[in-house]
Amino acid sequence: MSRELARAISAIEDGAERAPVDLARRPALVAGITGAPGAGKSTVIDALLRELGDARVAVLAVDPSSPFTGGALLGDRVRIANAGANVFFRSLASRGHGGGLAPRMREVLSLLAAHGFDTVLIETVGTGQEDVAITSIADVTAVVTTPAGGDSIQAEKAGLLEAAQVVVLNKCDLAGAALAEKDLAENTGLPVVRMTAKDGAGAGELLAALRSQRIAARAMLAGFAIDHIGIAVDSIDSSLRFYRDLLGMRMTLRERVEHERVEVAMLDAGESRVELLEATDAESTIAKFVAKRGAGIHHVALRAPDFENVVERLRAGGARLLSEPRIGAGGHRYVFIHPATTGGVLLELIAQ
Ligand SMILES: Nc1nc2c(ncn2[C@@H]2O[C@H](COP(=O)(O)OP(=O)(O)O)[C@@H](O)[C@H]2O)c(=O)[nH]1
Ligand SMILES: [Mg+2]
Repeated sequence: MSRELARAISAIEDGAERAPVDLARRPALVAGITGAPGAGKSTVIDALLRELGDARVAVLAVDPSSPFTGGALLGDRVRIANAGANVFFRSLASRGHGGGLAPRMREVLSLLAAHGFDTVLIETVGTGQEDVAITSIADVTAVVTTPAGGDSIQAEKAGLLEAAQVVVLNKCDLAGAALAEKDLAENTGLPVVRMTAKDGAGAGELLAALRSQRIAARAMLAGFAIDHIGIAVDSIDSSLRFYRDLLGMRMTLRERVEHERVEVAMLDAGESRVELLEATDAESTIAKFVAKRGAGIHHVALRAPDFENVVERLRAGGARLLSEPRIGAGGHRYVFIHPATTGGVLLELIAQ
């Protein structure tokens, strides 16, 4: 299975023809581990793996110095001591492929989630432009520094601290740890986790900090976003000839949603998507919609922060929900709101 996963990731890296990936899927925790070479990132990850025990964890390493996978990372792989069969390793080249690392990484994360990897740790040196973009893909980023050689100041210079929500002060077995901790806490205002990663010390605290900072980061992003625009079509196959073949959009998902009596095709549109909907039988709401109004825009879907509370608020406020929240494509909860409430648009709300 992991070989199949590795092949699918290679296809993403190479921009090759591949099976569609549902981009709405995401692992529960995506943590970036960044910092200068030698600070102990790989060792910190090793300690986290021990702490995570049997959980399915994927470790992605971004190596800016090598356009090829493998190479410089081999040493890391050999050293990583705590990896069992539940851990998947992969290095990703940050250069040498067209299209940028960030969009590819988004696909890789969806793929990992689909394969049951709920925790993803991304090791990156964090200095290249592509590399920095990784921190925007992670839910939370920890920068690893050490008490030695003014490392913490260097990290600050490299702008690493700006992209981080957690600071790891590693190698606390070395002299100067207490002073460096005080210095970092004062200068960054971020939580500082003391570690001696080579002995596994502090891994539990780091995991807790990553989890709580991730939740804080998500809460800050408490904005709505357009998840997709749903278009009712007579035939997905013939519509794909326009959207996919002629226009050049990429299809990321195609599936039947039995309880809605539709077949769905999702086309990637950057941060949002276009959803083509075809009725699978005459009783489908899509069939009725097309019969009455012809093919065309059927609904607009908003991704809602704090979905459950928003739904409660809508209920209390008298909004006309078309059903209880249901589970849709990609495992997300969703609910439709009647156009009578929304100003004439069928509105779908989706949990983030
Ligand atoms: N003294 C000490 N050395 C450590 C500690 N953690 C890692 N190291 C050493 O620091 C070096 C670099 O570690 P590595 O994890 O490869 O750093 P990376 O380049 O940031 O991934 C290795 O020789 C490690 O054994 C620690 O807690 N204390
Ligand atoms: Mg390393």
